[in-house]
This record gives sequence, structure tokens and C-alpha cells, in this order.
Amino acid sequence: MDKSELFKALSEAIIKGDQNTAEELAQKSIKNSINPIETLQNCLIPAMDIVGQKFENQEFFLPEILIAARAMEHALNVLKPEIEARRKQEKSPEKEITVVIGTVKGDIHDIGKNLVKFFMEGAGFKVFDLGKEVSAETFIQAIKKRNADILCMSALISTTMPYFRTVIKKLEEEGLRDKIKVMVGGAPVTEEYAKKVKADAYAEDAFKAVQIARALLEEGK
Ligand code: HCB
Repeated sequence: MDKSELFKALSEAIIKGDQNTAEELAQKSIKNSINPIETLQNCLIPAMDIVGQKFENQEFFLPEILIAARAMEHALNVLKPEIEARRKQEKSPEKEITVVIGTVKGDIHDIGKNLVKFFMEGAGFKVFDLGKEVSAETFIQAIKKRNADILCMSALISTTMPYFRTVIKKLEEEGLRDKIKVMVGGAPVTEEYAKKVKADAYAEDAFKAVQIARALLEEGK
């Protein structure tokens, strides 16, 4: 099985929610020396986009999305140690960067947020994950307690994205806005939207989130 056949089969297994096949094929990708980051970017994440399209077309309903998400996580768990091993070879930053991360209130999507956390930890950042459905008050408490450098918020629904602004307003009220860099992301979020809610940056994926976090802190020096 060559790379494109393997990616096709793995994508189909995820879409069908076939956890065992997804796991086996992820193992096979490693055995075949395929870069695990490429498998994640070019196969696992696009497979979830197809699942989303099927949901939009009413071909899929919530249970199908859920089992597809679980199959994706099974495949991801196989890839994670390999990705970690590669990341460890990269140079870590001189100063430890502290990040508070969470999916905003009203939103339970956390796969993307967990990936951002995973890549940030891999880059040597200290990450405090507040989970999902996080309120502005909880974000503020954690930022104060951890003396965080960066706040990363995630939202996947058009009705929860405006909560970014609620949190940023609260940061302004608390006099914390100038002390922290705010990054937002999630499939429907855009650069333009990030500007609208007055975030410092938008990251389109977990890889960029790490680079952008470093650039933001470099800029602020
Ligand atoms: Co959900 N869902 N869902 N869902 N879901 C979406 C997001 C829709 C787009 C599907 C659709 O209609 N096409 C849609 C939202 C439409 C909209 O408003 N624009 C939707 C809906 C409507 C809903 C419900 C409301 C459905 C319902 O109940 N009627 C409900 C939400 C309930 C709630 O939250 N209150 C719901 C539920 C679910 C689950 C539970 C079945 C499941 C989530 C499981 C979980 O997360 N543990 C789910 C899933 C899996 C999806 C889709 C299919 C995939 C999302 C995903 O995990 N993508 C999604 C369709 C889609 O997005 N294409 C669909 C893969 C990850 C890796 O991508 O974009 O999250 P990502 O993250 C990237 C990137 O954005 C960036 O890095 C990540 C990695 O590269 N990033 C950040 C993410 N966060 C960041 C933060 C930063 O600071 C920086 C970068």
C-alpha cells in the first residue's frame, strides 16, 4: 500500500468511525516511515472536515460525528509519541512560555484545542488546559494564578465565537490586557474575525500556533 492509498484508507476508516482499522493504519503509516505530522495534516484533519461536510448535508448526525472523532483520536494516539520524538529534537525556547488554553463557554469541541496544547507542550511551553466550556471568569483566574504569557482560546461554532470578545473585554476591565497576548482559533475563525474581537493573533492550525506564540512574545520584548 503506498502513501496515497494508505491515507485514503485511513481517512475512510475515520469517516466510518472504525477505530481498530484507523489505529492499525496509523501504525502502518509509522512502519512505512511516513512523517506523522504529514499524516495528521494531510489525512486526519481533512477526514474530520469531510465528516463536517456530511453533517452539513445531513448525511451524518451527531452519533456518527462522535464515533468518527473517536476513531481520529485512536489514530492520533498512535502518532503522538512519534511526533513528540521529532519535536524533542527541535531547539526549545530560552525562556519558558506559559500558556492558558481552553475552549470557550458554550462550546464542547476540544479536538483542535487538544492538538494545539500537544504541539505547544512539545515545543517546551508550559500549558495549563482549562478544558472546554470555559467562562471568562475561569480564564481570568487561571491567567492571574499562572502569570500566563499567552491566552489561547478555541471556538468551533458561530454562536460561541463572540465569546472571545467577552473574555478580552474582561481582560481589559481587569487591567490585564497589556500583560498577555491573546490568540484565537478553531475551524470557522478567521484572521479578520480575530481582529474584530481584538485578539493579538489568529492561528489556522496547531503548528502555526506554536510559531505565532513565539513571534508574539518576541514582538512584545
Ligand atoms: Co460539531 N460542529 N457540533 N461536533 N463538529 C462542527 C464544528 C460544524 C462546523 C459542523 C457543520 O455544521 N458543518 C458545526 C458548527 C457550525 C457553525 O456554527 N459554524 C457543528 C455543530 C453545529 C455542532 C453542534 C451544535 C451540533 C448539535 O448539537 N446540533 C454540537 C455542539 C454542541 C456544543 O458545543 N455546545 C456539536 C457537537 C460535536 C461533537 C461532540 C459530536 C464533536 C466534538 C467532539 C470533540 O471535540 N471532543 C463534533 C465534531 C467532531 C465536529 C467536526 C466534524 C470536527 C471538528 C474537529 O474536531 N476538527 C466539525 C466540522 C469541522 O470543523 N469541519 C463540526 C478537527 C480539528 C483538529 O480542527 O479546527 O478544531 P479544529 O482545530 C485546528 C485549528 O482550527 C486550530 O488548530 C487545530 C489543529 O490544527 N485551532 C486553534 C483550534 N483551536 C485553536 C485555538 C487557538 O488559540 C489557536 C489555534
